[in-house]
Amino acid sequence: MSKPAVSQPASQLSRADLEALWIPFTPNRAFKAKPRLLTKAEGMHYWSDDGRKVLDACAGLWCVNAGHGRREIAEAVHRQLQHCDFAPAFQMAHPAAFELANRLTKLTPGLDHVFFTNSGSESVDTAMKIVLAYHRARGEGHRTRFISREKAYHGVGIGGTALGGIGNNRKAFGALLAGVDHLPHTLDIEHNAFSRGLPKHGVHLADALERLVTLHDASTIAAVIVEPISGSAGVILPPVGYLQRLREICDKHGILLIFDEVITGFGRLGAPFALQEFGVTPDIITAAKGLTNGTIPMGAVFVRTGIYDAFMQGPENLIELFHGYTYSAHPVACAAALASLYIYNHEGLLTRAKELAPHWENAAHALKGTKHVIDVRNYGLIAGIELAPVPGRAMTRAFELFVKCFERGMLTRVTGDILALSPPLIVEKAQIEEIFSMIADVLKTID
Ligand code: PXG
Ligand code: PLP
Repeated sequence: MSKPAVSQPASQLSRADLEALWIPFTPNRAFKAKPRLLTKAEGMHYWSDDGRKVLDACAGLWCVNAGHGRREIAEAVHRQLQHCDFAPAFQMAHPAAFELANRLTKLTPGLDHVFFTNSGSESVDTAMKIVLAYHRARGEGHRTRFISREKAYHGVGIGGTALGGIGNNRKAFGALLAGVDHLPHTLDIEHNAFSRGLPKHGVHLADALERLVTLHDASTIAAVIVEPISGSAGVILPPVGYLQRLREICDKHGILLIFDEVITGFGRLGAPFALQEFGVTPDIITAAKGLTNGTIPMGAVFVRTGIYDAFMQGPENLIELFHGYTYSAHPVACAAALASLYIYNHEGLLTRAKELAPHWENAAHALKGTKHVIDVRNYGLIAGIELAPVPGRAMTRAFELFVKCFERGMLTRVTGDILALSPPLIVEKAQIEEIFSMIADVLKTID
C-alpha cells in the first residue's frame, strides 16, 4: 500500500474513485458528476483541487472560528499523539480532560460541569439523557416530554432528529421518538424583513409554550430545547425578549431550558456563548464545532450548577450516569480544544464579532434592493440572505448562487433559498466587503 496522500488533487481522481464514499447531506450522483474539492486551507482561505484560492465565508461548516491551519493546534495535537495517544474514558482519565473542563466552565457562568462528546449530535443526545435522568433522580420521572421548535436543527441522532423541525430531515425516518412537540419557529419575513440584528416583532411566539403546557401538563414536560440563533434552517433569529420569555415560562413550570449552542458557541455572536450575549442562562448548553476550531471532532454538554449534584446522591461506589463514549474527552481532542481556547483568548476572538458586527451588518444590508433578495438577517458574524424562490423550483436559485460564488473563489453555505454566511472570526473588513460585493455581482448574473 502506498503512503496515504495528504490531499490528492481531484484531477487525479476518476469517477470510479469517487464511488465508494457516501457523502452526507449531498445529492451524491450530481456531486460526483461535477465534484467540488478542497485540498488545502490556510487562514481565511481554502484552495480548490484545480488550484483556485477560495475565501472561506462560512468557517468551514460554522466551526473554524480562528481560521485555518493554526500551527498552535497542529503542534498541540502532534505533541499529544506522541505523548499519550489515547486514555480509556471510563473508570480512567487523563489530566488534559480536567484542565479543559476547568477552562471551559469559566466561559459558561452558572453552568459549572461539563460532559464531553464527539459532535453536536452526540451533545444533543447526551443532553436529552441527562435531562431524563435528572428529573428521575429528583423523583420527577414523569417529566419525559421534550419541546423543540419548527425549523429546528439538533443534529442527526435519533433523538436530535425527533427534536428537529425541518421536514426533509425527518420524513424518511419513521415515527422517531414519542413525546416530542414543537413550538412555532420565529421566522416572519412579512413583519421583520431586513431587520438589523434581532427582529422586533414576535416575542408572543414564546407564549405558545404556555399552550403546550396546558395541552400536556407541565408535569409531563422535561425540557425545552432551542438554538438561540438557528443556522441550519437559514439563520433564524429570536425576536427581542423571546428567549427571556421562554426562560420565564420554563421557570414557572419546572421545565429545563436547553440552549443548543453548537453554532452560537465560541464567539460567533460576539460573546463566548449566547448565554452572555442575550443575558439568559439556560440549564444546559450543548456545544461542538468551534470547541476545537473544527480540527478534531469534539462536543460538550454544560449543565447548570446543581444538576451534577442531583446525580451525586447515591452510594459513592456506584456509577451515577450510565452514559459515555469511547472517545469522550479524547486526549487528542482535548489538546486541540485547549490550543483553540488559547488562541481564542490570546487573540480576543470570543468578542471580536462584536467589534465587527456593525460593519458586517452594513455590508450585508447593502444587498437590500439587489435582484431576488427578499430578506437579509444578521447577528454577530452571521448573515442569512433569503432569495425569492424560482416559481415551481424552490431551492435552485440560492444553490446557483452558491455554485457561482465557489467558481469565483468563495465558499458559502446554502439551505433552501437562503445563503448562510459565518466567516472565521479573524475575518478582516476588506474581506467582508469582498464577501458581499461578490454576492451582489453574482446575483446580477442569475435569473
Ligand atoms: N445542533 C445544532 C444547533 C447544530 O447547528 C448540530 C446540533 C449537530 O452537530 P454535528 O457536529 O453532529 O453536525 C448542529 C450542526 C449547515 C450545517 O449547513 C449546520 C450544522 C452541521 C452541518 C451543516 O447549516 N449544524
Ligand atoms: N458499537 C459497538 C459494537 C461497541 O463496542 C461500541 C463501543 O464500545 C459502540 C458501538 C459505541 O461506540 P462509541 O463509544 O465510540 O460511541
